[in-house]
Amino acid sequence: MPVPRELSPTTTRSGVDVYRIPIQPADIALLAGHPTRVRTYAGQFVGPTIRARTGRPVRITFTNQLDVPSNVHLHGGHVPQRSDGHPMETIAPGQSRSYDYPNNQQGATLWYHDHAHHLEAENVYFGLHGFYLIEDDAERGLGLPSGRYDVPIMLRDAQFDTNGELIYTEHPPDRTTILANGEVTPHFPVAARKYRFRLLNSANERIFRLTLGGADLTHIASDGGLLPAPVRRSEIVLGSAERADVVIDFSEHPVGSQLVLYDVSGPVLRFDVTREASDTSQVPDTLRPLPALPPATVERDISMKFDLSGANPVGLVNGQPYDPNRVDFRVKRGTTEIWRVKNDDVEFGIPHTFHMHLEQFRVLDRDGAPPTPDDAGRKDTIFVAPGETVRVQVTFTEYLGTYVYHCHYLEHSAKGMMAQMKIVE
Ligand SMILES: [Cu+2]
Repeated sequence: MPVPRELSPTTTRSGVDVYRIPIQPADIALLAGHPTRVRTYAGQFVGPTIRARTGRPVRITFTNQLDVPSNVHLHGGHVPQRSDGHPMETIAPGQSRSYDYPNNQQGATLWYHDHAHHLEAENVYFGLHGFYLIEDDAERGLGLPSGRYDVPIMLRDAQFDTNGELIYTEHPPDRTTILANGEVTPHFPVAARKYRFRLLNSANERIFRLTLGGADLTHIASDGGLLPAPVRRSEIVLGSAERADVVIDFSEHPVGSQLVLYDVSGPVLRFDVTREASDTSQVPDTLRPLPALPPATVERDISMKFDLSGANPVGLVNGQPYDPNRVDFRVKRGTTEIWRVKNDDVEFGIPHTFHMHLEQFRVLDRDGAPPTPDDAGRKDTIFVAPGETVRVQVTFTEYLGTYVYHCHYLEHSAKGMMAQMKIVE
C-alpha cells in the first residue's frame, strides 16, 4: 500500500509554512498495467499530505492546470471565510489562489478536496483529495505511535472500464472497486508493534463498515481530534467524509501473520506482520477531555430531501435547492446552537450525510437515543439514515462570514443539497 508523500514547505516566511500545489491532470496506474487519466494535486492520486502544527499557520497556493474550474476546501478546518473554498469562489483554469490556514485548532485528521459548485462530485471522484494532518504539543506528549508508524489511509470506491479508465456516472452503486490509498486491496508490511492509522472515507457516496477479521481496533480520534479515552471497537463505521483514527497493536500477532481489513463489501487491504520491532509508543487511558458544552440559545431544524418530481433530481435543504445569493441562517457569533438534522427521504430510502463547514459539533442524540460510538468526540460530518433525526450542538466562535452546510454525498450537494449560514456580530 502506498503512503501518500508528505510535502515540505517551499519556504517559511515569518513563521508561516508556504506550499505550492498544482492541480493537474496525470496518468497513474491505479490498476496493474493500465494508466488511468485522473485529476490530481501535484500529480498524486492521493494528494500530498500536509503536516501542520497547531499555532503555526500554513499558506498554500494552488494553481489550476485543469480545463475545468476547481477550488479547495479544507474539510474540518477552522478557517477564515476567504480560505474556506466557498463553492462559488472557484479557481478558473490557468489561475491560482492562495488559502491561509491558521491552524488555531487542536490536532486532527483533516483532508482537502475540491468544492467547486456542481463540479465537486466529479472533481473529487477523479482524484482531487488529500490529507491535511494537524498535530499539537499535548497530543505529541501522549506518546502515541508517530513518524513512520502514523499512517493515513484513504478509502474510496471507483468504477473502471476495461481500459482502466475511471467511469463517472450518476449511479454510485456501480463503483464496486475499493481503493486504499489509490490501490486495489494492497498489502502493507508492518512491524510487530503499534501503529496509528488515520482512516478517511473519501468516497462520494458510500458507507464503510470496517472490521479486522475478529481483532479489535482501538479508536482514539474522530473528525475533530482525540476522544476523551481510547475505545476498543470490533467495527468502525465511516460515512462519506468521516474520519477515525485507530491504533492496531500488531505485537499481539506473531511475525508471519496476516490481518485483513474488511468492509462489508469484501477485503479492503491486508497487513502483513513481517518483522519484530521495538516500541516505546503507548495508548494512555485518557487522551483529551472534551470541553463542556455551553448552553444552547437557538434551535434550528434542517431537512435534507430530494425533489424527484421533475426530469432531474433536485437536492433540497429545508425545501429549497442551494442558492448562493440566499442566506439561509443568520448566526450570531459566540452563540451555541442545537440543530435537528433530519433525513426526510423516507419514501425512497435515500441515505444522506451532514457536513457543516467552519466548526466542529457534538452529537447529542439520534432519534432521541444516545449517540453511537461512531458519533463520539468532535464531529464535522455525520451519517443520517432515511427518516432519522440527529441533534447536534455547535458553538460559533471567532470567524464571521458565509459558510455552507450540506449533504456530503457529493452527487447530492452537486444537485443542490446545500445551504449557507452567515455568521454575524
Ligand atoms: Cu445526501
